[in-house]
Amino acid sequence: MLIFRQLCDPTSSTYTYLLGDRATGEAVLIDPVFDQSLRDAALLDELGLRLALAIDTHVHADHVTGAWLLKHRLGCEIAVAKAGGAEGADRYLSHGDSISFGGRQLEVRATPGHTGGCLTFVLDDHHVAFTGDCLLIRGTGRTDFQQGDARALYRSVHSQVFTLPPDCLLYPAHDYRGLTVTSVEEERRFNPRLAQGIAEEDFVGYMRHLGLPHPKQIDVAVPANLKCGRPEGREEPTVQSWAPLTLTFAGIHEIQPAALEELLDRVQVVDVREPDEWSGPLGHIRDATLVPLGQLAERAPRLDRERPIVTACRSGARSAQAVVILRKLGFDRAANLAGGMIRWRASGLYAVGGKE
Ligand SMILES: N[C@@H](CCC(=O)N[C@@H](CS)C(=O)NCC(=O)O)C(=O)O
Ligand SMILES: [Fe+2]
Repeated sequence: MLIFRQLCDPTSSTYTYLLGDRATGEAVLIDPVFDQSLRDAALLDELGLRLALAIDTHVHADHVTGAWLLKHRLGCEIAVAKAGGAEGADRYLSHGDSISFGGRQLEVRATPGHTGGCLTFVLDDHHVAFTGDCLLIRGTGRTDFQQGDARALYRSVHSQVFTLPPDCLLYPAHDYRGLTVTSVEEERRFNPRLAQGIAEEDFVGYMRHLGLPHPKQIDVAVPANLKCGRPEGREEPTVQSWAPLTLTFAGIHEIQPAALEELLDRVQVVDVREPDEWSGPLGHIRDATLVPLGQLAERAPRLDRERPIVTACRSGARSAQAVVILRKLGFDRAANLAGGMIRWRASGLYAVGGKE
């Protein structure tokens, strides 16, 4: 079974694609974004996937790739186009190459034009393709920088994308209106720059007059991406380090019961259950403070700002919302007790008033 996820970086309107093979747990990410590496790592973890490869469709001009960070945090390899000129990759891809993950393959097609090294990746069944900035939904990548070449782009689309089956779904690297997917047939009929009947000359004229401002990040992004996103002083996204925390795909910092038990003297535990639960059979953690969730916003100013907060409840759900509320109120160091008092007790940890 194929696992497929389309992820968005709202800042640059970039789509990152996760493809995983359920049988082997092996996955690839296409066009990961530097600033989203924690999100991507959390999703891989929650889906039980091991990242084998981070792949870029091209040397991006508008965001820094997450490839280097993912390699150094998760141990994956990096694959980029040979023609893109980036250094530091483990695999250099050319037209006709094949990328395997588990039992599945992506076919590599060279589709230059937006940049000289643009690649399109076609899934083995030819029903899904990732077009990077070659073909966008009812648009194309621009051709006015990074070896851009409108004629090459026109030919790439016609020879490498429009030759796929009409119902092949196309997933681009960007969409600036929030559109997510298109198909070969749709683009052949309705793409305003490339639909049937539009000649190469028409396309070249269209592209010459796009008149787009350069991407805001271009001066930072291109040099970084030519090194596969190596940070070189750029601040790396990190999970908070005041405790052994994990960041969930939902965006919540979490701590496991055994780790909290070790830290009880250094953090304040805020139990957001109702009073009857606090004195009920699950008991409560020693030195915890009871602040029912409904009163948290009002009573938060009385919490100690110097000590990190761990929130707790019965199952870990209400306390996750408590973390969100505390963050909004400026408590930067707040994490959720994963699994709540149920997991705390199941881990054999002591609870005041807890029934055996
Ligand atoms: N406003 C965006 C512009 C991004 C941009 O120029 N994107 C390139 C892809 S890297 C493109 O081809 N855009 C096509 C379009 O906007 O129609 C930014 O500053 O990042
Ligand atoms: Fe691009």
